[in-house]
Amino acid sequence: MPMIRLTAEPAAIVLDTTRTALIIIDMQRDFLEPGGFGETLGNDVSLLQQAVVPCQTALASARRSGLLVIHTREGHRPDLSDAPPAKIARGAPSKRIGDPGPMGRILIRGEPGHDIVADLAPMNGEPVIDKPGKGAFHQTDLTQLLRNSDIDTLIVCGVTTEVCVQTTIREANDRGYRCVALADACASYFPEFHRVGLEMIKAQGGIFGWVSDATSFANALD
Ligand code: C5J
Repeated sequence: MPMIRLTAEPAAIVLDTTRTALIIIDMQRDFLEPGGFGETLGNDVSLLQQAVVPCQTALASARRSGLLVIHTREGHRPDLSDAPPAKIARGAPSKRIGDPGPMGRILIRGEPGHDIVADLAPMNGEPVIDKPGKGAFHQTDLTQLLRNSDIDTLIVCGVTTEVCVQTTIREANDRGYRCVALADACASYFPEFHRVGLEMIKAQGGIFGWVSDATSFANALD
C-alpha cells in the first residue's frame, strides 16, 4: 500500500495515498481579488494572496502522485433561491450577495468573481464542488464523492482559515474523516484568526485534526 508519513502537529500522521484527497477551499476571485465579496465586507484581500504559492505546491505534488484533487467554490444560484435571507442581510457590506460588481454579481455562480483564481485553475476531471454554505458538506454531493473513492483522509487548504476551511474540517471530522490543514496554504483576512484557527484544530491531542504545511506534504509525497 502506498503509505507515506507526513510531519504534522500534534504528531506525524501516516497516510495511504490512495485513500487521501487534497481539497482546496474557495480560492476564488471573489475572496482573493479586489472588487469581490471579501472586499465588499471591508477586508484587505491582499492578505489571502500568500496562500496561492503554497496551494500550488500542494496541488502540483498531489497531481504528480495521483491523489484525488477536489476544488470548492462558495456561491449561489443567480436567482438566489439557495441563499438564506439571513446570509444576504448580514453585516453592512458595500455590496450584498447578488449585487453587480466589477467581477460580475457578487458570489453568484457563473460570474467571473466566482471563478477559482487562474493560478489554481482546476484541471479536466478534477471535481469542483459548488457550495452555498461555509462547509463543503452542506447541501453538496461531497459525501458521496468521497465514499465512491474510498477516501478516509483529507488534506485541506484554501481560504479562509477560520471560516470555510475550519467549517469544512469540523464537518469532515464529525463524519469520520481524518483532516490535515496545511497552515501556509490557508489564509485569513485576520492573521490572528488564522493562527488561532490552526491552534484550535491541533489542540487537545488533535481535537479535530492535524496541522502540517505545503512543503512537508510535497516532500512526503515526492
Ligand atoms: C467566507 C470563506 N469567509 N470561503 N468564506 O465568507 O471562508
